[in-house]
Amino acid sequence: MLDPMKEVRHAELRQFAKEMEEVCQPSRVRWCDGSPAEYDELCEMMVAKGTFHRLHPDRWPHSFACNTDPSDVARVEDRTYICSRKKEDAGPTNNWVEPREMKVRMKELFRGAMKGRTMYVIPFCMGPLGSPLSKFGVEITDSEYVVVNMHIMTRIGRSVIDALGEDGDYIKCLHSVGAPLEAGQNDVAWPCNRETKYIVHYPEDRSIVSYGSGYGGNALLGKKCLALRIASVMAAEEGWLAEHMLIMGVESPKGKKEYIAAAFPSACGKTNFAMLIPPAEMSGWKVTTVGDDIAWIKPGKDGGLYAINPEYGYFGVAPGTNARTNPNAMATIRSNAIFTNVGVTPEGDVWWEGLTDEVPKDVIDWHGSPYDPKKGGTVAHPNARFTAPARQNPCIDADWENPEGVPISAFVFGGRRSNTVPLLYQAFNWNYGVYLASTMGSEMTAAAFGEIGKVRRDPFAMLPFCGYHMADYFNHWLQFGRNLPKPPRIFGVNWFRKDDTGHFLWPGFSHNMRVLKWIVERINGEVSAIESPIGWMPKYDDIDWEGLSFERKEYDRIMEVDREAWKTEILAHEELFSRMYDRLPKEYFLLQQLLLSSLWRSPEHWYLEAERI
Ligand code: SAT
Ligand code: MN
Repeated sequence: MLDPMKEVRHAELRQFAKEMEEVCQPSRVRWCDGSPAEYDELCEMMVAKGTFHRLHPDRWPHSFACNTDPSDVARVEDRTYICSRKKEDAGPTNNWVEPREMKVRMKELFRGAMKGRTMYVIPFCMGPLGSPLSKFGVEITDSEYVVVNMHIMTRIGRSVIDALGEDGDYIKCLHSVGAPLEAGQNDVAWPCNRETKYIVHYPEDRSIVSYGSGYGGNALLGKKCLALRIASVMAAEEGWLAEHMLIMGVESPKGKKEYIAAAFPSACGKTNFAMLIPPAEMSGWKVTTVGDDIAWIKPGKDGGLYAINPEYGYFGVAPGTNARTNPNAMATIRSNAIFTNVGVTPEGDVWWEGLTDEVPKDVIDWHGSPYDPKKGGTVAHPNARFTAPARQNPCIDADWENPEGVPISAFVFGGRRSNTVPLLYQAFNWNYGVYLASTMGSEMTAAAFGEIGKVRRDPFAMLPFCGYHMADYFNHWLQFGRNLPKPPRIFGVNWFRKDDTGHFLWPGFSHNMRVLKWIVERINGEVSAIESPIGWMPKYDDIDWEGLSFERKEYDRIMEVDREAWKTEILAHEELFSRMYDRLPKEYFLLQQLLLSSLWRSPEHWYLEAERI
C-alpha cells in the first residue's frame, strides 16, 4: 500500500483522489503500490468473498476463475459516449451528450456510489516506463477485480508514482461498479449495476468516467477507453497514431526481421495471428509478438515509424483457444492468469468450447451451475476471457519493451468475409491503402450488432474505439502519410473466404505464415506481383507451398476478384460515406470512381486473365 502523504508528491493528484473520495463516500481508500503482495492479498479477499475460485495449484498455478453477472459480459457500445464540447467532433459513429449535462448526470450517479466499499487509487502507465511514447493514467475504482486485472494489463503502482513526480501529466479515470452497500448489507460475488451503465469520455479534458460495469473494456480504463478513444484524439492533435492493431515481428531464415502492425475487427483471431507458429516445413521463419491488441505509432527522427504496445498483458477470448489453434497462448495462460466466464471442473481445471473435443464431466458452466447439455447453451460464455502477463508468452519479442518502439514496415488489414475479398492483396499506394482500411468490413458472428452474416463496416477496426469524428480520422491517416518520406506498404488479407459448399478455403492458423512471407518479400522488393483492379496480387508460384497441398485451382478460387461482386462491394461503401459525407476526404470519391472504372474494364475474372499474361 502506498502512503499518499509520504509517498505521493503530486499534490494535484492527491487533491483529485480527495475530491473523488468526498463524492463517492467509500469506507476506506487504498493507494495501490503494484506489489505482488498486494495482488495476492486482493485475490485472497475475492476468494473469501466467493468472487474468485482458485484453480488447481499444480496444473494452473497461481490462477483464478470467476463469473460475472449475466448482464455484464461484454463492452456496452450503446452505453459508450464521446462527450466532446461540440457534437460534430464526436461524429456520426459515436454517442454524444453535451459534456456539462453528462457531468451533472455522472455526479448524481457517483454520489455515494462506493458506500461500504474500498476506493482504490491505481497509478498506471500505458507503455514502457520511461518511453517517450508512453502515457500515464490514474484509475480510481471500487472493484478488486479491476485492481488485479490492472496489475496484469498495465504497469502500475510505486514506480509510476515516482515517474509522475510532482506534476506529471496523467489521464483521470473514474470507475465504479455502481453497487453501493448499505450498512450491514452483504456483497454479491459480482457487483455491478444491472440497470445503469455508462462509459463516458471527455476528450478535451482527457478524462474517463465509467459506471455500472465491472467487465473488461468497460472497467479496465487503460485499455480501450484510454489507449484507443482518448489516445486517438491525442494522436490526431499531436501527429501520431493510436490503433487497434497487433504488432508482430517476422524473422526470415536469413535473420532479417520486419515488424508488421495489423488491424482486424473482433472475432477474427488477432491474438492467434500475433502468436503464430510457422508450419514445420517453413523452418527458419519465426514470428514474435510485440502486442496483440493496441499499437501506438510515431514517426521517428529517421522518418520511419516506430510502435509500442501500450499494454502489459493479454485480455484474450478463451473459446476456440487450444493447443492447435494457439499453443503460445496456451503456454501464456498456464500460470498467473485470471479466467472470466469460463467453465470450471470439480478438480479445478478450466474449460471452454474448443479447448478439447469433449465437455468434461461435472463441469460448472459460466452461470455457476452444473452444465446440462439438454438445456442447451454453452459451458463458457462466447466472450469468456483470460487475463495473463505478456512476458509469459513464449514468443514474446525481445524488443517488446523497448522504449523507442519497433520499426514498422507494413500495415495489414483484414476482416471476416466469406466471399468477394481475396486471401491477399497489396494496396497500390498509401492513399488507396487508407481507403481500403476505411472501407473494411466483417461479417457479424454475434447478433449483438445486427443480422448474423451481414457485413458490418468497421473502418480500421476502430469503429467502437475512435474518440472523434471518423472522417477526421481518415483525414488524419491521409495527412500522416503525406508527411512520411517512405510510408509503410499496406496489405489486405481475408482468412475467411468460403467455397460454394460453405467450407473455408484457407487452412489458416500456422499457414498464415505463407501470406506473411510474401508480404515480407514485397516489403523488401524481392518478389514481383500481378496487377489486379483492386491491388497487387501474388502469383501462385511465389507463395511458399512446401508441406501444404493447395492446388492452383483452389488458389484461383481464393484469389478471385469477381467483377460484379466487387462493383456491388464498392457501391456498398456509400452507406458508410453517406453517414459522414460532410467531412469525408475528397480523395475517397475519386478513389471509389477509379476502382469502379478499373473493374468496368475488366473481363469476367480479371485475376485469372492477368495470370495468363
Ligand atoms: O472488453 S474489451 O474491450 O477489453 C475486449 C473487447 O471487447 O474487444
Ligand atoms: Mn480489441
